[in-house]
Amino acid sequence: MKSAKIAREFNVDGWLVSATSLSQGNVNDTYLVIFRTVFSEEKIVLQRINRNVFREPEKLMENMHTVTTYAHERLIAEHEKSDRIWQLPRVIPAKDGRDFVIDKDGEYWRAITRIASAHSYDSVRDADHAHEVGAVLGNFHHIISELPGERLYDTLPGFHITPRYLEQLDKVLENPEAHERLKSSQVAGNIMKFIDARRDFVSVLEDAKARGELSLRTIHGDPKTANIMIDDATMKGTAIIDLDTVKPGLVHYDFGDCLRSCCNPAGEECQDISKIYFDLDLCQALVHGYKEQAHGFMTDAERYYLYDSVRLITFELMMRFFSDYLAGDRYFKVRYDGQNLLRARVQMQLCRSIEARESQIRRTLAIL
Ligand code: GN1
Ligand code: MG
Repeated sequence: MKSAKIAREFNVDGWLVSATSLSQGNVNDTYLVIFRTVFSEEKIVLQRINRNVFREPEKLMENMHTVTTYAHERLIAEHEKSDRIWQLPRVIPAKDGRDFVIDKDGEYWRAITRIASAHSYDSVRDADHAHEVGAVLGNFHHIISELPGERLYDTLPGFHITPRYLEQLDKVLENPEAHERLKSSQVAGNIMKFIDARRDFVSVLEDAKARGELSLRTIHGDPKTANIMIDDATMKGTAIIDLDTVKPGLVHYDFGDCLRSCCNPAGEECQDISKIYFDLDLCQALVHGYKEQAHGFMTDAERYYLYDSVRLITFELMMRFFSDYLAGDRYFKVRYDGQNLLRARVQMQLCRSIEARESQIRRTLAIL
């Protein structure tokens, strides 16, 4: 098996026992690899980087190296003051010393340590879980808040620049096949109407950035519930994983995405649209957990746009799934036809629910 052969090229002690594909993730291919020695066992995560999405894998790995090295030092320095050991995966070097292995097809592979005795969940379980999701993101932001964004490459230009996704959607629709997909589905037509009614809203964060009200920080880029590791023993948050999209960006992209994901208890892949709503109790729990760990690094201007960020990132993900459906599923991996349309529909419903609860959400966010 290719993954096992590649795994042996990384610097891990022991005999390779298995390399099992994990179905998680919409972009990269992920494997759990087990190595054993006479005395112990090491489980690592092996990933093939999706080059269709990440065009410059070497820069991506350099970012990951910079961020983890920086964050590990800070986590160790701060651990005496903390109520727990916070963790973050480490990049495992290849035997040749590089942070990746290139296979004979030119595909890039990387290995990272696995957070042991902990799990992540595709959707949130209860308010305590939401609190921990917020705590993990808050701690991550606190730890990296002084890492200058300029030390990182922008590995995904345009990522979370919402107006660009609207432009892309309009461009996709110039293709007759995409246009046909739009015309042949009532659901697609409804999503398009929903988008058309909100065209002015897409630039809310970019405009604030252009006016100098918001500036770039180092962000995680994908702090969804499924990327938050919860300690099996204590049920407390312990780490954030999936460091692919750590790069300069607005803190709002993270904050909005985390709430979008965590406050939808039915999850992103739910097939029953009537179950999709934005849960205010989960929101409150998440915001409290975040506040406890973030140590108030945000400016007033940043706080001012937090509600918009929740609505916008939900709207943006809806557009991203929808464009991809219309374009013929070129970006997000799908397991069945129409999966991206369903995902877009879930986010549309969530966005509606966020809009309907605007005043309550704003009240909750005011504690930050
Ligand atoms: C993708 O591959 P995964 O599941 O970590 C996507 C995120 C979306 C997320 C939605 C690089 O993340 O932006 O929010 O799906 N990552 C990229 O589940 O596009
Ligand atoms: Mg990701």
